[in-house]
Amino acid sequence: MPSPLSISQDLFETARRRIPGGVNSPVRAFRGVGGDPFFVKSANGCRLITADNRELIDYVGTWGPAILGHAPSIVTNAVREAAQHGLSFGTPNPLEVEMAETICRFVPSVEKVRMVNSGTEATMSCVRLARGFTGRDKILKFDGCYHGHVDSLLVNAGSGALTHGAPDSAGVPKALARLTVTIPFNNPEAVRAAFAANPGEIAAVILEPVPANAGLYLPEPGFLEALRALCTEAGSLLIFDEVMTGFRLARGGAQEVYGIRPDLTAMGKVIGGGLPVGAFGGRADIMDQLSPDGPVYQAGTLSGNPIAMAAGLAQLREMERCQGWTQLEEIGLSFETLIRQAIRSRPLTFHRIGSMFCLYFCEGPVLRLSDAKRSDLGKFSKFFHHCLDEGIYIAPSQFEAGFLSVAHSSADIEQTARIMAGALKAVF
Ligand code: KE4
Repeated sequence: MPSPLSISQDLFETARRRIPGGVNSPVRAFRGVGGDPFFVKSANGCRLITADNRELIDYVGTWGPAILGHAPSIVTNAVREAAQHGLSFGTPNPLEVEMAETICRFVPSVEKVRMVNSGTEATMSCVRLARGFTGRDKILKFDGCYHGHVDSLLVNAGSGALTHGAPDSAGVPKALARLTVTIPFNNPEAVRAAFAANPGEIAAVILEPVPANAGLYLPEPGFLEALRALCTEAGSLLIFDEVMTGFRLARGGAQEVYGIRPDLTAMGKVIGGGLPVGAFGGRADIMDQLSPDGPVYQAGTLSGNPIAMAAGLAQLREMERCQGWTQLEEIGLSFETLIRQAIRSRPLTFHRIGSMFCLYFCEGPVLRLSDAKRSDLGKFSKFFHHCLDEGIYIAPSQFEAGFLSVAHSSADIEQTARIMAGALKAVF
């Protein structure tokens, strides 16, 4: 008798018949590590409960939103309360005003902000707005940075595009892709050369200030400052894609950590509290170019949805109340200390900033995509599955980041470090 399919395997078999690849987002398909994905039926704190009742300590955190851990009662209660008054109005509602004021208070470079429903919408809108404001067509981005599945930005992209070997997606017109210039990260000379080669043509430079879609690497000292100066000099806009880093690395995101004032910022994940939310904002003179005041069109049926606003506001308020960013730095430091003990003397590179981390299976330094691609993906896959078998879920790709939450206890990270140390012994 064949062993009964696990519930996840059964679900995945059905899913594959009705959903491309069996998943609603490619990186969930485990193609970067082999095997089939598990299905989750519930989540709480730092733990996932799979469809087969396995409990996993979660370091993906639904790719960033679960900064307080999963289903924090402060957020679920806010959703429950808001839902009693309706689900969507299609008119302005008070919560979107409070969200706008909160974002502008947390992120001083954001003088005006518009809500959307995903990080992709946020970056897509920033690109269109930058082109409309400057009257220029070209966009400069960095190899390995991922900004959602925007046609103009699916060029040398990271995250799932990189994991699945399609950094340049099919379906993006060559004529459009030619308007996107890509260069290596942490290379000010390459930036200068790109501006010199495209004089007066670059509408904006867009980047993840801390790239976390090719693993996680950090801007070298002076790099972000050079970018800021070069954009100002060229009359191009500096766009920080803080969909991942925003409201996580600090209350004001990476731009607060590094003291850089971008012209526009794309946001998402944490500000939705787990519900579909994105946002983009920045200088008022630029944002005022948006319809209905200006000529740049942008819209969304569910933008500013009251339930999503209630969830996001509850999460942001709680992070402020519990000094969540201080807690995350303490948890992150403890985690880093334990992991560095576990990996010592092995050919590995561990990066951490705040509650975001990555373990590269290669020697350092890892400063940009070409370095990250030196990782031994076979060893990473073995490490991933050993950890998963022992109850630890990390991102199913070397080209993703890990996330800690306020809900990860000392006992959780000590158990994790022990399991990771065992996994490394099995791999090396
Ligand atoms: P969404 O459209 O997926 O909400 O956001 C796109 C996006 C934009 N900018 C940055 C810096 C991002 O990291 C993302 C999305 N992050 C991935 C994880 N690397 C989402 C996971 C997935 O694609 O399923």
